[in-house]
Amino acid sequence: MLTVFSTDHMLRSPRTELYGGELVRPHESPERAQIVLARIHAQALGEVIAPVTFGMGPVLRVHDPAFVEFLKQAWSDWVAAGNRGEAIPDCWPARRMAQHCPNSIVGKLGYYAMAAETSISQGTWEAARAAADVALTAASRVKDGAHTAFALCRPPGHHAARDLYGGYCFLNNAAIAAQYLRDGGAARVAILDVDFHHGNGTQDIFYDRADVLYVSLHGDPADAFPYFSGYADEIGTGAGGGFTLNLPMPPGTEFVVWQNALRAALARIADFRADALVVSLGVDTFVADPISFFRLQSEDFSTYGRMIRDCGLPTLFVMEGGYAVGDIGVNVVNVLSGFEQA
Ligand code: Q9C
Ligand code: ZN
Repeated sequence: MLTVFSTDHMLRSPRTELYGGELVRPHESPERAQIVLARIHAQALGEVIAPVTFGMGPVLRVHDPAFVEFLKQAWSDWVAAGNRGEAIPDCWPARRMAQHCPNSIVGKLGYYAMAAETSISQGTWEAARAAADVALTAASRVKDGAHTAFALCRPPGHHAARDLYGGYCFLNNAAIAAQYLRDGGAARVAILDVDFHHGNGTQDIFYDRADVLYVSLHGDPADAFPYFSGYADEIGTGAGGGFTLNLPMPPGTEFVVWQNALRAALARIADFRADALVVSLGVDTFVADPISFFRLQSEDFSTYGRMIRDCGLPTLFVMEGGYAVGDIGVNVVNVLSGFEQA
C-alpha cells in the first residue's frame, strides 16, 4: 500500500494541552506520526511519498473562507496582541448569545473553537495545510484507479467542521478528500469513521447531503468527547436524512461488540452502493489508549482491516487519533496490512 507522508507535520508541535485543569504535554504529538512511519518501513508496507501541493481550492470546497483565513492568521494575531502563552480560547458564543465573529483574536478563538484543549502555536497552520495535501495526494491516487492508499495525516481532522477547530483538529482531511473524490467523478462516497471519538466535524459537513454517507463507531457522547455530537438519533437532515449513521458504544466495550457494530456499518455502506470509501482511521479504540475507553487488542486491528477489505471498494485510509504512542505504529499498520492480505 502506498503511504503519503509530509515531514511538515512536525511544524505542529504545541507545548500545551488543557487537560484535567492543567496545561500538559499534548497527547497529539509529533512522535505519533514518526512511529507510524517507522512501522510502515519496518513491515515493508510499501512506498512512502511526499505530498503534492493542491492549494486552497479543494480545502475551500469544505471549509468556510473566513475560518481558513482565521487559521492562517491566528498565531501571528495572538502574538501581535501581546500574549505570551499559546493561543487558547476562554469565552464562547453559548446559548442565546450573539453568533457574530468578533474582531479581537481572543473573541475569534472562542467563535471558531469547538473545544479548548487544542492550543494554537507557531507552525500549526503550515502543518494543517500539509496534512490536507497529504490527504489530497493519497485521494488523487485512488481517484486515478489505485485500490487503496494511506494518508498519514497529522494533525488529524475529523473534529474540524466547516468553520470549527478543536479536538486536536484544524482542517478536516477526510472530508476534504471525500469531496475531492466526489468532484473527481465518484457519484457516492462513504466515510467510515473508526476513531474512538465521534467525528462531529465530518458529520456536520455532510449532514444535509445524500451523496456522502457518514457512518461512525465511537464512545457514547454521553460519556466521551465531543459530548455534544454523535448520538444515535442524529441521522442527517433534509436530503441527507438517513445518510448519517451513529453507532455509540459504552465504556469498556470489547472487540466482539465493536465488531458487530462494524458489521452493521459495513452493511449500510454496501446498501449505499458507494463508489469509494474513506476510512477515518483512529486507533484510540486500543485498550491501552490513555484518553479512551474501548478495549481493542492489537490483533483486532488486523481482523477489522480484513473486514473493511471485504467491502471491495476503492479505499482511502486517513490517519486520525490514537494516543498509546508505543503501540500506534503496530495498530495502524495492522489495519492496513489486514486490508491488503486475506
Ligand atoms: N478526557 C482525536 O482523536 N479531549 N481527537 C479529550 C479526554 C479531546 C481527540 C479529553 C480529545 C480529542 C482526533
Ligand atoms: Zn479520537
